[in-house]
Amino acid sequence: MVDYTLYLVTDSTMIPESSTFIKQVEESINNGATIVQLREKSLSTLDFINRAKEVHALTKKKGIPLIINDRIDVALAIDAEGVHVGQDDMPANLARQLIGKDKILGVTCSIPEEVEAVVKEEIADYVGLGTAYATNTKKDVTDPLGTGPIGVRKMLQILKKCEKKINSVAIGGINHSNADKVMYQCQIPGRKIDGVAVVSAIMANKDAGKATRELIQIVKSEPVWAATKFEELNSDQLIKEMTKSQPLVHHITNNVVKNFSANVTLAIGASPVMSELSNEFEEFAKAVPNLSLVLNLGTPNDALMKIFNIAIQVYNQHNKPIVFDPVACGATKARLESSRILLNSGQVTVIKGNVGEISSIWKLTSGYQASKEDAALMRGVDSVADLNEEKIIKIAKEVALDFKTIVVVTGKTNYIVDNHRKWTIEGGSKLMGLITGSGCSLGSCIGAFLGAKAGTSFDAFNSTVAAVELYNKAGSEAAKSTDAPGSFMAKFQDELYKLTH
Ligand code: 3NM
Repeated sequence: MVDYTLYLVTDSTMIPESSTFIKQVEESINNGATIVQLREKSLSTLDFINRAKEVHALTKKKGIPLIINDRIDVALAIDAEGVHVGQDDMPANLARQLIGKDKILGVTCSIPEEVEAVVKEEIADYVGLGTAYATNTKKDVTDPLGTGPIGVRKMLQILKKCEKKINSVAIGGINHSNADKVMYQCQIPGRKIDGVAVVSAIMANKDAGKATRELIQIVKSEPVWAATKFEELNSDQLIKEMTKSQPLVHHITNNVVKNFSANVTLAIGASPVMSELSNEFEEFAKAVPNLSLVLNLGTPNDALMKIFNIAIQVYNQHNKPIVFDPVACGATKARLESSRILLNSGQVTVIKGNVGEISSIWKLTSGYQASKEDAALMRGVDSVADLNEEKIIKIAKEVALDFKTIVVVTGKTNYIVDNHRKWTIEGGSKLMGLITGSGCSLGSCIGAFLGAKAGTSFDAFNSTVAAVELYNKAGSEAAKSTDAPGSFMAKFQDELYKLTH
């Protein structure tokens, strides 16, 4: 059985001055690389063969396979364990004929159609799925920005259809900062990638041995935020714990709702901060234990996209929860694309939106091509008013499963869904629709409950339910003594305060 956990692809153009090509490769092999691909783009045939022999001696000593990129003649000449072909190289079926049935054959796939072809032929042993993230190492890639985990998951859906187990590794832009996320996010029910392939993270590292050891550890570890703890729901207790911990809710939110969101946060006993200064995010994350982030796409711009991205990286790295509010993400292609980029860049804890927004996010899920029935439903989601409860929950569940998040669907009835659970909350008031920011500020409330337990293993689903319950209860209570939006706004704030103090 071939172990694809950490697949080193070599490159002789990025060796640190203090080292040599062979030293880098040897260090990596001796420190845990589980499979090696020799990828040389400019060596003469003789030099390639000599280098291949040298590397083969090292891999054989460790008992790991050596794969030769593209050059089947070289692979045969030195009796390497396998060959890897790209889409512009020797077609996989011809490569298989030449190398015989026992050698390992790998194929690069960048789009689902290329995986379809591999699945149809059933002759490859593994596929390299990429480009995962932007990379400087390879120039002629199909998607220079990277397909991200969303794209990899779509390709996994196709691999899953194959009766023969075709292994897979993600490749492109993978390094110590994202390898655990890649492993966590590149999975669908019943199928996950078998490892990561890296070039520069090892070949360009001054200590290739240490880089390899650390990468192996990162690849094998679950990201800290991945742990879910199941608890009995006790909303009153969660409110008490939230107010006691006085969480800080960092908003990067839209201009229309900043003031109201800050007031809601204060009313429930948490503290708001509205910062778009990316340099200070790390300071927040290090200094404040009870911290969460609310990312709201309501008034987006190009600069803000970069800031969102940095914030996601920092908050993931420090294990702080994130509430993502993809406001109006179905309104334009650009907004949905922005949501795709952000969801690809890291892991959010909760996605909160109305039925239209969550249905749009659903279009990004890997199950998009799964069945005719889904395709028909997809086409129908432009008229979200037609969606009944069963369909809303199906959509929310698929989003939750694919993005490994909790999904909150707001509306007259609110649905909170995760991989295992579903919670329905009625209440609120129609006056909530007549004040700006009542949807967005629910994100603040959820953020406060999540932030209260940041950094610990906790049941984020229950915290989300408690937040939505509180918010709706305040809405219902406030509407008892007014039927006009202006006074409702003040009373709503009062009720939030009373229910938490
Ligand atoms: N193939 P790094 S990307 C060899 O997308 C290769 O198929 C790719 O290098 C693909 O780990 C790539 O330094 C280079 O980003 C990956």
